[in-house]
Parts: sequence; C-alpha cells; structure tokens
Amino acid sequence: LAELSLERAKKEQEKVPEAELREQAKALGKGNGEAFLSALKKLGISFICEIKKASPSKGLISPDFPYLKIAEAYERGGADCISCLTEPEYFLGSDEIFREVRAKVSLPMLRKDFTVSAYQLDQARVMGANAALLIVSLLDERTLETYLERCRELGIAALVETHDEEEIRRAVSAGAKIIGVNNRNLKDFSVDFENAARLRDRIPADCVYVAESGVKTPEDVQRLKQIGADAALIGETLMRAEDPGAMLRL
Ligand code: IGP
Repeated sequence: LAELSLERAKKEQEKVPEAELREQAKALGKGNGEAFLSALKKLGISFICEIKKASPSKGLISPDFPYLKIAEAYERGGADCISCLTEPEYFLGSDEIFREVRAKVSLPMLRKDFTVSAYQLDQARVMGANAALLIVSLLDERTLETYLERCRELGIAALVETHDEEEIRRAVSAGAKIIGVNNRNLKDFSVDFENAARLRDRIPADCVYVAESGVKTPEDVQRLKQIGADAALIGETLMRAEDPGAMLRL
C-alpha cells in the first residue's frame, strides 16, 4: 500500500507539479488543525467517524455507498470529526469524495490515506482537511519529523498511528501530539481490541490518545471511556449501521 501510494502521488504530480501544489497550499494560508485537536480534547470521549466503501480486510463494506448521506447522518448523530478514506485501490476512496463531503458538513475532517510523501500533505491542505494520517510503520523517524513539521507549517493536525510500544516511542520522540493506537495489525489485519488498553499508559499525558479499529458495540465504547481514551476512530460498524447516531448517543 505504501508503494501504491507513492506511485499514485507521482502520477498526480504529472497533473499538478509539486511546486504548483506548494504554491496553492501556501496561498491558502494556515489550515484549521486546531478544530480537529479541540474536537478530540473535549470533555468525554470523542468520536471520529469514518467514511469508507471497502477495506482490504473486509472487502466491500458499503456497495451503494451513499457517502453524503452518511456524512450528514454522522454530523446529525453527534460525530466530533469525520475520517474520509481517499485511497482508491483497496478502500475505493478518492480525493473527490473527500471534497464533496468537505463541502457538505462543517465537522473537522481527517484525510485518511497512506502518507509517504510531503506532496500528499499539501494535497490534504488544499482539499480542506483539518488533519492528515501519518502511519509510523511506513516512515523512518527523520521522515516522520519532516512530515510533522510540514503539517505545522500547513496548519493541519497530524494523527500519528502506532501499533506497539516501539512505534509509540518513535511517535513521541518525533514530536507527535495526537497518537493513535491501532487495534488492527496492518501486517495480517488481525484485530486485538485490548491493544489500545494495554498501551494506554505508554502515551504521555500531554498527548491526545485515539483508539482505532474494531469498535463494534456500546460495551467497546464503554471500555475505551474507562481506559481514558480521548477519542475512538470507528469505521465499519458505523458504515453498516442503519442509524449511526444511535451508537454515538449512548
Ligand atoms: C477504522 P474499523 O475497524 O472501525 O473499520 O477501523 C479505522 O481505524 C481503520 O479504517 C484504519 C485504517 C488505518 C484504514 C485504521 N488505520 C490506516 C486505513 C489506513
């Protein structure tokens, strides 16, 4: 997926050259990463609700994929932020979908993709994202630092995704302020819901803590509240729910 993303970014640079995109991003001024951060920090657990048509582990999740309706249902239902997949190959997302959702709702939005070049961060800013995803396992420490610096410059927040203790250490040392712990192992897609709980106390107190993946029931949300997660990132369960708000209101 990292390689695919790099190829995609290179292709897109043939259409919009790097220097041109840089100019566009600069002309826009700072983004509103602050809105994403404060939505996560609010009292009680926050919900980042995800829009994705498919995933490599689950295949097609939403065949008809009424993404604008879903976005509105999230907003009405009490979501704090929206995460929107833009990866086209495995998640069947696109930048266009992101833009349409951006125009429809006022919630802070995370551009969910496999960031492997600074170009993609400029793209995130230009498409109106409040935050971008940085997956630690795809980046060496120096690169992670560079991308965090680029996010600061663009005024967007960075959700830095980890899976184990070593990755958390790298995230913290690179200066991450929002750390996600993924319950799903991206190598074999297995989900261990206790991963986020187990690693909770590895996250420094001044960082925002996001538990990701595998949230299925109100009891799961309860468990995440109990361990003091600032936010839960929920995708599949909400995509399949008839009334996503019902799960968020509990
Ligand atoms: C959501 P779930 O199990 O609720 O659908 O998971 C989200 O955490 C998951 O989509 C995800 C993801 C990622 C997707 C976590 N990290 C990195 C793509 C890339």
